[in-house]
Amino acid sequence: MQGKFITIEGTEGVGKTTNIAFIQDWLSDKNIGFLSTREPGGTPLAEEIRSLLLMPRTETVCDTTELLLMFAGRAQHLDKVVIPALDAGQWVVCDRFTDATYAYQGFGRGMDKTLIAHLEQLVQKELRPDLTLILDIPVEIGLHRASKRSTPDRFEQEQVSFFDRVREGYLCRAAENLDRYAVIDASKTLDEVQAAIHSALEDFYLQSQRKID
Ligand code: Z5A
Repeated sequence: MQGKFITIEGTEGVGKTTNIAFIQDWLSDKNIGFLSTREPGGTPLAEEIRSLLLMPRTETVCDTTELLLMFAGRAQHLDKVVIPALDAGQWVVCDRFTDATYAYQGFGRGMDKTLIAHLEQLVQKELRPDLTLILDIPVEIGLHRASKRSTPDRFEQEQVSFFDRVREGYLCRAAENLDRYAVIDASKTLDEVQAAIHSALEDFYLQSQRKID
């Protein structure tokens, strides 16, 4: 049986890394075999592409270059890691996926959503996440949380207005396709956030079990 594909998304500093550990514990408690990965990245080649994308540089990166590099890494990641794991029945937990492309390159950079949809179809064919958790937080709170970390990467150097558009992008995507998305208020305490994630995971698990029965 195919594994399930769970993605976790949000703007800067929403707590994805912190909460992926919580999701891994939940999967272990359920005795579900899983693989945890991330985008951009997830294979040696895709991690090299990630470094190219995140490294601050004096040369301006053209929006089309950025978009194509995101999908180039994704093609490699899907072929080498995600699809083989799902085919083997493992669940895959991915820190960001194509919703990030719609949010950052589409809403943030203003790139054409139809073009993104064409690339999505080319690279993913019918594959879409089964569940997407969007950790939602006012941009200033996320940036404040993230500011405690090391030197900002190329994306982290963007203005607040850029991240406001990205946040709007995620919320628009969720509103268009409520079934697949769970929007979690990530401005709450970690315990409250994890209670909401737990509830979304349990609902999703029950629905998956019902489909099997
Ligand atoms: N990108 C793109 O443009 N297009 C695409 O298609 C894809 C990606 C796939 C790299 O992503 C960049 O790639 C990303 C978008 C772009 N750029 N940005 N921005 P990334 O996922 O590696 O980068 P990130 O967003 O900066 O994620 P992060 O650094 O891993 O942050 P996080 O995982 O969301 O946050 P965290 O490290 O778990 O938490 C941040 C701090 O907050 C930490 O100190 C926690 O202890 C604290 N925290 C967490 N939860 C709470 C609560 N509830 N209360 C209080 N404090 C908390």
